Amino acid sequence: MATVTEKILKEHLKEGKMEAGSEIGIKIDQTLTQDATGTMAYLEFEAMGKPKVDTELSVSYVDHNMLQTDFKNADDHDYLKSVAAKYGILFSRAGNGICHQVHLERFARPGKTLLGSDSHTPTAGGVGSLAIGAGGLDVAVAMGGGTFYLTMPKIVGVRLKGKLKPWSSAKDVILELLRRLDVKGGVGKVFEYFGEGVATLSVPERATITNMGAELGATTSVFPSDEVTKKYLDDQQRGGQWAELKADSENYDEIIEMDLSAVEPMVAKPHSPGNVAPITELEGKKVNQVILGSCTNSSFRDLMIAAKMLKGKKIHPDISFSLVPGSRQVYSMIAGNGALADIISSGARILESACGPCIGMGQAPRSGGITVRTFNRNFQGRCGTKDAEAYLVSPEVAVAIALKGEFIHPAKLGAYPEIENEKPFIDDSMIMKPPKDGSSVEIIRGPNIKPLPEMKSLEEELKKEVLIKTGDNITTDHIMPAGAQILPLRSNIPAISAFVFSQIDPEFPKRAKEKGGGFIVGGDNYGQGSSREHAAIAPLYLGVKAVIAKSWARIHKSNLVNFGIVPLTFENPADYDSIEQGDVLEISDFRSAIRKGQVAVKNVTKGTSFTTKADLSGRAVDVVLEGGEINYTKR
Ligand code: MIC
Ligand code: SF4
Repeated sequence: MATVTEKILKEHLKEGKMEAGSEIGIKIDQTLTQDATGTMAYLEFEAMGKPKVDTELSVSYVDHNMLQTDFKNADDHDYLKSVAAKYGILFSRAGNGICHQVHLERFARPGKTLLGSDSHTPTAGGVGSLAIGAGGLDVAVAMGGGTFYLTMPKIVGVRLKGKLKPWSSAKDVILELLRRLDVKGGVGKVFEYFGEGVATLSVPERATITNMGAELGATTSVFPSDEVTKKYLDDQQRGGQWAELKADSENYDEIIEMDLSAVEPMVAKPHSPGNVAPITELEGKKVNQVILGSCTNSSFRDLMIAAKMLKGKKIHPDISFSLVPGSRQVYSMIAGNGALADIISSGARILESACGPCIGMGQAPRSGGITVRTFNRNFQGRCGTKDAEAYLVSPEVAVAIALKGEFIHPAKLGAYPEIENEKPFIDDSMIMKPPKDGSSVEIIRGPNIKPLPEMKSLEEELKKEVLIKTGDNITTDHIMPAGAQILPLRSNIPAISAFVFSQIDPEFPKRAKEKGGGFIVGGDNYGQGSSREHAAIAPLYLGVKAVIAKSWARIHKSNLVNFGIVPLTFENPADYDSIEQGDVLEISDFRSAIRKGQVAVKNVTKGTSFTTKADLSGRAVDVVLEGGEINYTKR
């Protein structure tokens, strides 16, 4: 008798006890990387000296860094292609689609574990895979056959009943959960969906929900594998990979009830996916830009909703509307059935199948603009325009707004379109298979690919300044922004480090260097959002030794440990108030204090002192003392 999560974890458990809160080590069956985190992950994999990957399946996708404004991104694509051939990895070429969508369509399997160097890896939970996002280094270790360590999460059961009514969609289900729980409501938890309502949702709809579970801070989200999953895999000509997977117990740590028939169209308002309100609250507000796409909402169903709603109509003259198909599969399908023609003739701007505007690679809105997107994140500045306001909605709401020019409940525009299921277009010719023996493949390294910075073991005494003090819910987009200008530097740590905190404190990199490094002080849920380990490596390069925060987002905390930056947690959160930027903090006997789990910090400037917890597993303690995972594995 177990839940789906417990069944999968039990089958993959290598170390530890499955008790919520304690560290477990699991076997990883599949890995995925994307280009923006992949270059670093493969540099790390290379450094490990393994001849080949040791997983059932590893796939390297190119979907983020697609604007080729100079040589850098194209060089990275070639690097990734050559690494894949050398080490036995499938390579999904630029143009084949967004990693999560392609993985769901072609590779994700019920009951398997998947580790991906991208926070939206849980998308594969839509077919009952236990899919977790992690830093590149964790994925590199897993590619080498190594154990993946995580804190055993609490398992939250989300009981779905009823059926979505017209104009409400899967996006609204996850937005409703975000409304209830906010962006840290899922930290340390897996969200497992169950109940009669599950069968009413298609796999891509389930994947929209598990995808954006990342915004709850959840470890992952998962659906059971049932007849709907079987049909989906059959259609993908992968029926043989289906296995039934159902909870036979409701022994969840917590149960959330959700009546699908009561879900209304929702909107996440600026600047957080957790800032959710019903669409009715915003009706009448003028909009400048609408974009439909991203790994959350660009499935065949989502594109067809758009096509049906747009057929014979024109985009409002004050709106720029772009559409970004999630994969080459669905792009080909709408091209083949004529839907694309309806979309084009409405005045839509069609982009290539990739992350694109979701990661600020183009389509930045005008200054002070109001942009409405079907994406999963609306952090300030992420769209490329700092003073723009980004709103997150379902495809049906997005298209209604694109037609009307302002926020509107889509039901006001007519009858709900009927979408017929179509057989997917299957053509894996843009997924390159590695040769049997790749040992003679030469790795192609462009001039933008720089080696990793050197990592030193942890000092015994530390006396340094607080370089910055941040508020709550700081995202890795704040720490290490993305976008068309900065993303191409992902394989060049010295260059990218000049942009650390550039959205909130452009002087930070200069100050950190002048002061010879120091501390970061953060609030609650520090480091939420993207899995980018650059949010740890670049601060490390600038000399950051420790981050003291009230509480943590899972992936970023692991990334700090992986690169030898010590994450310390205020024992008494009120001590946060007594610290200011520029204060000199002193820690003595740092190494032994970390071993004991308690670190006393003296604020030399204020003449006060406070205690912090080094809330780390025994293995993580060894890793930070050695100055990071790479040193640790070497010794
Ligand atoms: C994102 O959505 O923020 C990204 C870009 O996909 C990131 C990965 C990255 O920063 O490269 C993520 O979600 O992990
Ligand atoms: Fe790409 Fe956006 Fe999905 Fe991240 S959230 S993987 S940037 S589409």
